[in-house]
Amino acid sequence: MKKAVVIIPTYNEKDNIDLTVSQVFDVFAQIKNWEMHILIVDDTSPDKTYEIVKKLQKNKKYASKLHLLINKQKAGLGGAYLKGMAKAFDDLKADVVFEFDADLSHDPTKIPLFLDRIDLGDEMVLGSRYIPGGGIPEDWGFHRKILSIIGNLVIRTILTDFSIHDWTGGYRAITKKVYNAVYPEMNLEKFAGYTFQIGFLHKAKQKGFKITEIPYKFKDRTYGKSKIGPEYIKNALSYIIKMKIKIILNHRIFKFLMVGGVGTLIQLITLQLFRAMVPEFDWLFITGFILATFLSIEVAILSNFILNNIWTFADRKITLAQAPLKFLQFNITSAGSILIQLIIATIGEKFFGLFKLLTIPIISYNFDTGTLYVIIGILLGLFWNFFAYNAFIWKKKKKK
Ligand SMILES: Nc1nc2c(ncn2[C@@H]2O[C@H](COP(=O)(O)OP(=O)(O)O)[C@@H](O)[C@H]2O)c(=O)[nH]1
Ligand SMILES: [Mg+2]
Repeated sequence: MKKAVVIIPTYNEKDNIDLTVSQVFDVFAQIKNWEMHILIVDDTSPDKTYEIVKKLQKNKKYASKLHLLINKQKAGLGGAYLKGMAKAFDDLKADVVFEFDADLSHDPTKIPLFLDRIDLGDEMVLGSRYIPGGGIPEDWGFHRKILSIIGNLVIRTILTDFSIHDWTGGYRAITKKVYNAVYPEMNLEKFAGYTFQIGFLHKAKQKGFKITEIPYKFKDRTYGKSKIGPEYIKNALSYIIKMKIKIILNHRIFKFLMVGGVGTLIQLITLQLFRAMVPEFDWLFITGFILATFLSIEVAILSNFILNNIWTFADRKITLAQAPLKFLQFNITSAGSILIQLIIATIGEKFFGLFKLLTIPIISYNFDTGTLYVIIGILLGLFWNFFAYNAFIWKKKKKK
């Protein structure tokens, strides 16, 4: 039979823990296809919560199904969960762990529903207050309601991930698979506090695990105090923003644009150099100016080719043997982009004249229809380049 361990972190929960344990065990009695345990992680609470747990452990009703882990030092909510998960999975050989509060904010009668989802193949199940059937207490102050609702909206918006409605809830079931993948990345210093909840979920999501939500109604605690403070909002927000910046910096399109920008700079600088170096001549259609322009474009193309290969498409790197042919192709696609810009400019010229088209944006900075054609040309050129790189030059290798 598979085993599930409900981890309950406690800090000064002497008035709650007794009732919580007994209510959770009542629910355990109805679960037939899972072996159910509780693990309490107490950070040596000043109110001696752990003493109560030790007494409960002597109760025959709970037999060997109630475990206690005592930390000498207060390690925050994340610290308690990380230590608790390590014990549950490694020592108690759990297949699934639950995150569960000691203050009965989480309705224990939902535990079997979490297990049903896991039985159906979900890898992480979230209790959610913000889907139909879920909710927060009516009597929460305006402040707290707004904070929780807006908080979740901000997280969803910044991470641009709307598939999850409750990022901050603390009622969850996590399979060993998810734990094995995420745990090594959860460093205790960064995730000691409540940011643990957001961080753990975000990493699980990034790794592509199957995550679902089931609704529950959050109930306010009757005894004791919430340990959540303003620190939490600051830490959580700074975590999400850092995460988002990391995601953008790692994005292929961002790298592609940076490389293109560097290429343009290189072209402008080398154009000046070549113009100074190449003597004036006029041979058929080719002048010194045209040759210098051509050389500077070629240097920029070479720079784009190399930088895109080692950075933007590092995961699809071209080998040295393929390089000559690929570089030739790269030149053709680059010519394609220049062609697109010329075509757009020609269309523009029909209406405005090429001279006006090229000089107005540069000399007068007036935004007119001519400028618009230049911008459209550049955007289409970029679009073509990115498409061609993906489709031809750095084609995704087919998995066998
Ligand atoms: N072991 C441990 N448990 C903690 C710590 N901080 C909070 N908890 C427990 O984590 C659960 C959630 O905390 P709570 O203050 O109720 O947060 P809230 O429900 O968001 O207001 C409760 O069971 C707390 O006793 C901590 O530093 N160490
Ligand atoms: Mg609580």
